[in-house]
Amino acid sequence: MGNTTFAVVVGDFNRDGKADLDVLSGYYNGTVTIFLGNGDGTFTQAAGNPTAAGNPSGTNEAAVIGDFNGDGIPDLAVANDAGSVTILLGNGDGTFTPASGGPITMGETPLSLAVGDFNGDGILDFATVNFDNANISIFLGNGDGTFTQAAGSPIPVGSYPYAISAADFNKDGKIDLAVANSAYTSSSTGTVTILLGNGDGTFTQAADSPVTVGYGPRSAAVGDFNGDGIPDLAVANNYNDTVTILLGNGDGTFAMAASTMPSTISSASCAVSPWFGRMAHFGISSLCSSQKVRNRS
Ligand SMILES: [Ca+2]
Ligand SMILES: [Ca+2]
Ligand SMILES: [Ca+2]
Ligand SMILES: [Ca+2]
Repeated sequence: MGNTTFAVVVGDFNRDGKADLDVLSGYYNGTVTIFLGNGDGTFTQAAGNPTAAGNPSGTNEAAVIGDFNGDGIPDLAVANDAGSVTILLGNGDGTFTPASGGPITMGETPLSLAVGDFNGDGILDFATVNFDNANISIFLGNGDGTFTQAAGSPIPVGSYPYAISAADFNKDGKIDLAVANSAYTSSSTGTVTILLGNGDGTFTQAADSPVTVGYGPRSAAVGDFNGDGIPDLAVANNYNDTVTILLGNGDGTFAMAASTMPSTISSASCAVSPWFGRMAHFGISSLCSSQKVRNRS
């Protein structure tokens, strides 16, 4: 695989009970590559891969797994920074067929994806940040791998949104969104925009949103760090080398935890830091993997 890997997504694409990998690597090649797990920690590149996804002159920055057509086989949504999302429908053997109507046009520079059923119809939907447009796009699934943009989309957020996560922050049974706005400068603080789902694919900004965090936030990982049953957020601040922990109050507002992560967090330290071990326990090991190796310039 290329010398620059942006993200790795784990799934069981050929449904043999062994974890497989979807690897996004290399600048400007518009592909994803599936490696099928052999069950012993080794992987074999699946037939038919790499798979084209989006503009071949763009870079695929993020991918998420979901069963978008409801056939029980994992599919992929892949964000291409040339401005599209490609839905790849799994064939069940590690190969994929692009959904009809794709790639789906997004705003400028989609860097991150979140999936959830935003309108409660039982069909997965997705959201992207549009880094260069200061907004996010909401697309509602039609059940066959095609999507329709939601009313009110795109939704304005903060400056240079970099990451997005979905969770029910106010515990009303409707999926909400957290967007890390990087500000893209080391001289002004970043923020997190909290958008509460209305249950129909539209969203309303929470009270106290946007929440100020550190400089250059590039992730918004969800977990319940204090065990109160309310989703919290861990936000990695790229220019501070810190992580801000925002504890959910249960109404869509957050309180900053008393302590933030120690400084000089790096990818290398993710594997050994007890903090990250704890986060992995809460199911947000993606915090490390979501750190992009690329320095956008
Ligand atoms: Ca599927
Ligand atoms: Ca839906
Ligand atoms: Ca909610
Ligand atoms: Ca909590």
